[in-house]
Amino acid sequence: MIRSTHNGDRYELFDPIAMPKSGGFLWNQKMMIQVTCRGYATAQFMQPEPAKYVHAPNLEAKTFMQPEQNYYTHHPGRFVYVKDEETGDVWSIPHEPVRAQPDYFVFSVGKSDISWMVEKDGVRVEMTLLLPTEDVAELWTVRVTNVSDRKRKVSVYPYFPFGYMSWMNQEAEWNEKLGGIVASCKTPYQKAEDYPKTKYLKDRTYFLCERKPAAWEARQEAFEGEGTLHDPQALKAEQLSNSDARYETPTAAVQYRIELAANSSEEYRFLLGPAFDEAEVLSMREKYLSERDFAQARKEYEAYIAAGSGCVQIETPDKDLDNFVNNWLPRQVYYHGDVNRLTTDPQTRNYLQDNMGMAYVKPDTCRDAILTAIGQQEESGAMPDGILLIEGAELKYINQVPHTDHCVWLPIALDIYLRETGDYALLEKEIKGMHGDTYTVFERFSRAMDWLLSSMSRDARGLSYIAQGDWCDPMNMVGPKGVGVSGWLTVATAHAVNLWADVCEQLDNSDAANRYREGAKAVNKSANEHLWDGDWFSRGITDDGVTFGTKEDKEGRIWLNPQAWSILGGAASPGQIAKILPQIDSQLSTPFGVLMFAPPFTAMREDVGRVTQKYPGQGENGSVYNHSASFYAWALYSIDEADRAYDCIRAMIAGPDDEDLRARGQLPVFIPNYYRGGWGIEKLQRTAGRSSQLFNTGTVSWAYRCVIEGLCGLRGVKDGLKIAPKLPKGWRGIKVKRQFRGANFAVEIKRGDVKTVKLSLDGKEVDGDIVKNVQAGKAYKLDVQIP
Ligand code: CEZ
Repeated sequence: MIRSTHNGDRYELFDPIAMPKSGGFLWNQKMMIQVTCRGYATAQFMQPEPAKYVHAPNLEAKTFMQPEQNYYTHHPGRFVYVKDEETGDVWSIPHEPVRAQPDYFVFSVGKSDISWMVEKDGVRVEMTLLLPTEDVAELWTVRVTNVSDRKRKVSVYPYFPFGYMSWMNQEAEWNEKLGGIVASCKTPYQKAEDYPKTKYLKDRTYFLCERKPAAWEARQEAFEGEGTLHDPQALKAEQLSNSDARYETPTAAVQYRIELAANSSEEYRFLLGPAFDEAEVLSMREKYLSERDFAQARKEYEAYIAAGSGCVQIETPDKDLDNFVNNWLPRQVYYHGDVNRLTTDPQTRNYLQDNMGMAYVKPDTCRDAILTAIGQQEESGAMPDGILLIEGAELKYINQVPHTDHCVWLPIALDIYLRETGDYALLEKEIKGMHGDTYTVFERFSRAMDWLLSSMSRDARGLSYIAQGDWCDPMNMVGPKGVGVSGWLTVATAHAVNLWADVCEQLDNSDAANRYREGAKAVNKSANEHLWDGDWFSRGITDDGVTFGTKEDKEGRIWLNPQAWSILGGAASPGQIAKILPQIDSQLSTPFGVLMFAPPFTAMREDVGRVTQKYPGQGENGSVYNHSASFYAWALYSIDEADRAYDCIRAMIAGPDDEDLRARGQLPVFIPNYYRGGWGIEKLQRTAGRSSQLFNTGTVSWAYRCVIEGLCGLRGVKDGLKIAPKLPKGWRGIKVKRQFRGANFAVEIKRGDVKTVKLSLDGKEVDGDIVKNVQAGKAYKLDVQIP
């Protein structure tokens, strides 16, 4: 059903029916597009807030990208109809809207392009999508080849619907000067004060053709007529009717009538995108719409993507893991760090985690993000709910709901950055904050940790308040009265403060280190007094004093986060860990990964909140929420649980067998934010494992870290690279190429007859397990023997 190239940099799917929602995504700093194997597409660009240039066919509310997005016949997409002029037969590529059975189908997802090759009745159509690096536009190539042994007469109709653009004003027409169909609209608004904001929006969408078509259609109704999208009436006529759309739903369909000798082909190029005015459309045409410019754009975009290749290449007994880690995981990390999910106000926790992964890809980006975030610290030492990235940005949606966990992510991101770069000088930098106060980075971090430990964020028992949410966004009704506490945040506070104590230690500030260690200890003591439930830590205590996430709960009985973070932060003793892990194995493990909690809620719990109203097994309501699973994997590596950790990471990657791929419905080219839970629950069993298809997720930085620092065990410390591989039991060895602080390490790790890790660097034995004095620009050969 699927196949990867030899080095895993492309995945090909040979069936448009097996995994209908599977797709790929491309992005640049200004736009993003996700396209399914069947041709449906969801695209967004920044102006500077996220906007669309192609719309649903009906009135569209502004929404987030939806999990498990449902596609329907009229969903925006990019299609090409083909009509055999001799028989009148019509089919379409990639698969929608006609859904005819192809003779051959391949959907091929690459790191910097997405393409299809579909054949039917002796005609082959190849479609390729590229993005430019700096501009918002889609670069499409369509190549039609006669693969039969006789001359063929066909009409080829690219059909790129624009959808319902605006109830205020919309139209479209063929524009001779620009050489394409151009639609324009007025983005709807009502308040006079919004007028200035809408004045310069790119309210034009263009579909430009390199070669002039024989005919076109700019009006959706004229295209469909009395037919349907499966069988549009316009295709019955010899030629499209050249109609315009005047306050009618606009579309872009064009027709090329061609005669193809056996084995000959025709190639077409198109440009789709938004623009402010005709001049901008024209400049886009001049910049991109030619074979040479497409080739140039491809080269530039490939270089842009290659800049995010990450810092490891692995060769392990698990080839599918290798493919994913060597190609797709760093790409997804890069996507997050480079564009911040295309928002102007990322949630603070997302911003910090998305950028911490950049420590392995482009460390300066991580550094800048830490400084940007800490510069928006509140005067109390707390962190705001979102980080504003551009002038005029505002906190929106979920960022208007008070969450209490944002400070926790600061030392986590910093820890990764410092380990990777050794850039401790960062801490001395003075940062003038957005509230006018000036402190060094060190002072700001201390103030954030002080806030976490203070009575502003902890109750008399020493437990951390949750307000209207913590990491779990929709856990909004545990503590709205300001009393309820989060079990996870309590043990996470200990972890954060301990990490900060480690940094203080590295800076030889043992007073501060001791003080924070004591702080963390006190937090852990409180956690143990009030949250330990005998075999695991509970999830929290509500405003009314009800502890939840305990043995007594029929739903939401055991939650993964408090367990993972009690391991990381030290609340869980070895004895407790020995009790926790088997509970996770038996209550939370599924073939698709480790559940965020179980069992899922089937009805609203008003003292827990919105999370209990999500569909059981979906999203935060007891799915395999990979972000949560990635915390757990990292916690497992921290206690040398190599097998459990590997299983947990491995389960995040779809495949390799067909049964698993069908259940998840996704290609192994990204980790989605969840796979559905409900495994073993009769009603939910059929849908268990299904992917959300959402590639925005904090998972990836953690997963990449797990591979680099956990599995491969190549982890930065202040004075060098510490070697502590954690291979699963059955593995005899692995090879790793690792870039670290500007040096290149070729590492070979083998099991040997040794009690502890033994290193040999360029043939010379090394004392201990740290390679010190790493010199940028040098290449090292490192042989590692492990027990
Ligand atoms: O959003 C994510 C957040 O971006 O959910 C995570 C949270 O830690 C991330 O910061 C866990 O709650 O109902 C909601 O509001 C949901 O919480 C979603 O918005 C969720 C989606 O997965 C976003 O893709």
